[in-house]
Amino acid sequence: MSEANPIENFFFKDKEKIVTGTRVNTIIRGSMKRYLDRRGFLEINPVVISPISDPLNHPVDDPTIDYYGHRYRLTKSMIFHKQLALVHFDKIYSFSPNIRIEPLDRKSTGRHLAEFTQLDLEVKGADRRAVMALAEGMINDSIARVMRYIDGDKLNPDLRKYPRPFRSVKYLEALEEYGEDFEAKMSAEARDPFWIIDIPLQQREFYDREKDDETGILMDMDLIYPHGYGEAISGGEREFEFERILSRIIKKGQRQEDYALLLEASRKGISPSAGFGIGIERFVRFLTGSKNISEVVLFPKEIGKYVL
Ligand code: ASN
Repeated sequence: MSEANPIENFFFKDKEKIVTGTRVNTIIRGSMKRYLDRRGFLEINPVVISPISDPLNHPVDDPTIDYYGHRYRLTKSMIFHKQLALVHFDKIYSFSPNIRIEPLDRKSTGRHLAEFTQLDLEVKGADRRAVMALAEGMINDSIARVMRYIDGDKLNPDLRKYPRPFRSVKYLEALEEYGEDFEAKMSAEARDPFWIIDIPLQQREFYDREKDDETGILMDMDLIYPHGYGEAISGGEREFEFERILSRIIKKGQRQEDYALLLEASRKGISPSAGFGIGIERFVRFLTGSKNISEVVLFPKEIGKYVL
């Protein structure tokens, strides 16, 4: 029998780790919600299936279901729904379950799950710097609460309130200095979280906004955890004008039909905005100093495994 038994694995879980992980999860969801509610955000319900979802910048399986004769996708991120929500609201967030049937080579990274939750938020009229500052404040606030309520010996020993603003490094400069694997190397070396900004167009989805003064470079960012924990956040300013979205879809070699609804909305008028998503399970992994995300998640959808 080569296939692991999901029930057996479930009963063998390290109880202490899963309880701590779940307590940390409870605290950070509460603290991030409170942080955003106090700043005038509205929480919108997650979208689970829709005709339109994030193309992502790496290949994942894209299973669809038949929904009364229409092809619906499982949500890979709420990016387009976030942009659409700003037709009616100014600042929104959602704790959004995402399904990404990742390639098998992501099996042993310790930080990929095929089903995870991200706190995905978007702010009408905001620029990149504004949402970066929001993220920094929200992360420090959550860290402070976790350190207050959870015993230090159950947490990442390197945890502390990080000095702001977090350092920003341009993607091309990081690449030049550290080579292809710059994210992992810089994350391992770092003692504080840091931003990678100005990510080139080929490395990202079509919806992040291209700089007006630098062709091929985007107004986007990733936040990277220190001590080797890797990516925390990704986000940016967005394309919102019909012509620019269309040209980016074409440049990216994506099928226009798949984004017809977004194009139609952009013709009617959607707003400039910026936002980001932070992976909840990865944040818990970092806060608890766990090697593998599966240790701190009750029902981890591990890549390539038969799981509950
Ligand atoms: N949530 C991310 C963003 O806001 C997108 C993603 O998860 N792919 O940019």
